[in-house]
Amino acid sequence: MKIYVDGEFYEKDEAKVSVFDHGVLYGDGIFEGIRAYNGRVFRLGEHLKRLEESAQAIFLTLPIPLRKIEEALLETVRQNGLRDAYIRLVVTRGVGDLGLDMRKCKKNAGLIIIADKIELYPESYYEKGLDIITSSIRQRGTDQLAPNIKSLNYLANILARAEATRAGAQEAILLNQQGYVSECSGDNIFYVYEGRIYTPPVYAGILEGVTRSAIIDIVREKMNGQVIEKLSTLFELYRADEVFLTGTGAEVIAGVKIDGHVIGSGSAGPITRKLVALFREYARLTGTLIYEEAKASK
Ligand code: PXG
Repeated sequence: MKIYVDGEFYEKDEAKVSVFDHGVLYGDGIFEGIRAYNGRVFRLGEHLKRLEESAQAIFLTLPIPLRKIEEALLETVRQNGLRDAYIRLVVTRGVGDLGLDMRKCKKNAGLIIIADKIELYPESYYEKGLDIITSSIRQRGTDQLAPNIKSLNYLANILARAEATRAGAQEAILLNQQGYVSECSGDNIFYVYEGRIYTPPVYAGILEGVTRSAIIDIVREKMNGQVIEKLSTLFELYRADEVFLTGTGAEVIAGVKIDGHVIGSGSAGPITRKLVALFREYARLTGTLIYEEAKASK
């Protein structure tokens, strides 16, 4: 495996960062998780835009222009000969001293790009669906560190996921400070009730998922429908006909049990199945071409 670190490619065992990097010392940095399907990077422009906006929000100057980051990312996938990949892009504050002061991080921010084979949920989970719990950890408020920032501080999400694992479930819902549903530890959440598709709005305190926006587009363009963004309670999830999660890792996957409540038929429902299929088709056919010179538009 070839890993990109600050402009050079290293073998896995040789790819390293300084112990004085503020990404390590303080979780001071940002990241993106990106997928490539069938030789195309899925919605790369959106991921890079989110990266740029996260950087702006934390006063982080990207070490190289976005255009060069895109080139480095595509080159990393090529170096590893992958057509289907999970790509992790990390920008750290860089090497500083032991204090909090970001001005001490003199050198440019650190840039890491890892392209690996994809780890999916086993196919059986797409039929069976996931068991989800509500975490005891609340989503931080939008007036705290904005959940829109994809920062290297992922402890709340990691602890929420561990809580799910301890309960024998696969994912955990984080309620926001007002008690409304925000999102899951690594996925956005949608539900279907009486034929309509709902998802919590951005102001509920969520990461604006790239997969979430792809699903909103697919519902509009391929199903002639509409996703309703609405503040939602646990009750609305418990009584839903279908629940599904979206994320770069999971794509689109049903939630069939929430806090022990069986959702709908107890397995992936018809709208979820339709969206799984439409999403997979869409992901294979759109995106930035990795190996050809010409770039697809989206
Ligand atoms: N919410 C949160 C908190 C996330 O971390 C999503 C929603 C979905 O966003 P995208 O853009 O991927 O549709 C995420 C992203 C993992 C893993 O290993 C998952 C994410 C990030 C890092 C690792 O499952 N999900």
